[in-house]
Amino acid sequence: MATESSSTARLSCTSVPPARRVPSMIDDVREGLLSPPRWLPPKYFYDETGSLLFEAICDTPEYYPSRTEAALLAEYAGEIMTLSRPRHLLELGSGSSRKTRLLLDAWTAPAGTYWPFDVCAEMVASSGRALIDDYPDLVVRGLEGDYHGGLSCLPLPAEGRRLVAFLGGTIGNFHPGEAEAMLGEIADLLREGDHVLIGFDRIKDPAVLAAAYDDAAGVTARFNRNVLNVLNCALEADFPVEDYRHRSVYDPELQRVEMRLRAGHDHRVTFGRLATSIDMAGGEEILTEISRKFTPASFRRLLAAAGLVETAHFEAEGGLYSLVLAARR
Ligand code: AVJ
Repeated sequence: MATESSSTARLSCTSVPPARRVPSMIDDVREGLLSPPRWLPPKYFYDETGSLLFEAICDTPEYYPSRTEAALLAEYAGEIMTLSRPRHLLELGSGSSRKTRLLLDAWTAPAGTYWPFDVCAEMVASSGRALIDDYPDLVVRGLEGDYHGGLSCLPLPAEGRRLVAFLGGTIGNFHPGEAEAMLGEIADLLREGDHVLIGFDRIKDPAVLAAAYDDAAGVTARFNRNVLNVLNCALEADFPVEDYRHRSVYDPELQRVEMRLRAGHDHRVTFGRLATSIDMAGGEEILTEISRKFTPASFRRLLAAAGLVETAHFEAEGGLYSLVLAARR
């Protein structure tokens, strides 16, 4: 069960044990990187530098998803809260909880409890402290853990209507079967009257997508290459980081942006911690992230496969980005 690590009356942080084993970085590198086709899970982007670079991506003019989602929340938070009337708000991957404030601002229920769930304990604690200062009636029950380990160990009380928020378009990082499994885990948290709020990015002009994932200032390129620094540090590897070129490719068949890193020349990479090495050929690529794009219909099909049904759909002008409220079917 979850263990209490710190608390004041309105703020506590607990650590959530995984319901199933989460592969380690070594497991992931062995599976994805040691032989072609080479790939890495996108979660390794987010060390401290990577998290800052992601925030910088959100400030580039080309990267519309984050600010479009924030605008949708600003416009529709009242309606979302009125439709879902939660007592408990659980957020998966809460980060700084910056956008969540738009929901909290519209939350009129007395003594609601916000449950931010994130891999970064310091983030949960610092954003929780700021939130209880700014929202005098709010109770914050911070949860530190990895949602890749499942959601069945979250210490949510049995009583009270729930709203689960899964924002940022992160669902797009999951391959089809994984996305269905993840939404299925969320569905398992929902009872009669409970809702989930999901943000997802839409299929659009490939030129707009290409620019969003390859901004002119090169922030996304630095973010992408940074994952090699993360491996260099954690695994005592020696990727020549600056000799890799950032690429973003939209695949219209698979309806996804792929982020890749392309080796500039032939070289050998040694992994001290794995006592092994790989030979990278010049031009060879590593797939570092997929970011799937949906239509309203393709997203409804994904929801249906996970046992969910859309109850409200909020879309940005021109169908740039969507927020859906869904319930258990
Ligand atoms: C945070 C996963 C939603 O896929 O758009 C931004 C990450 N990658 N630019 C996305 C990302 C490159 C982002 N998500």
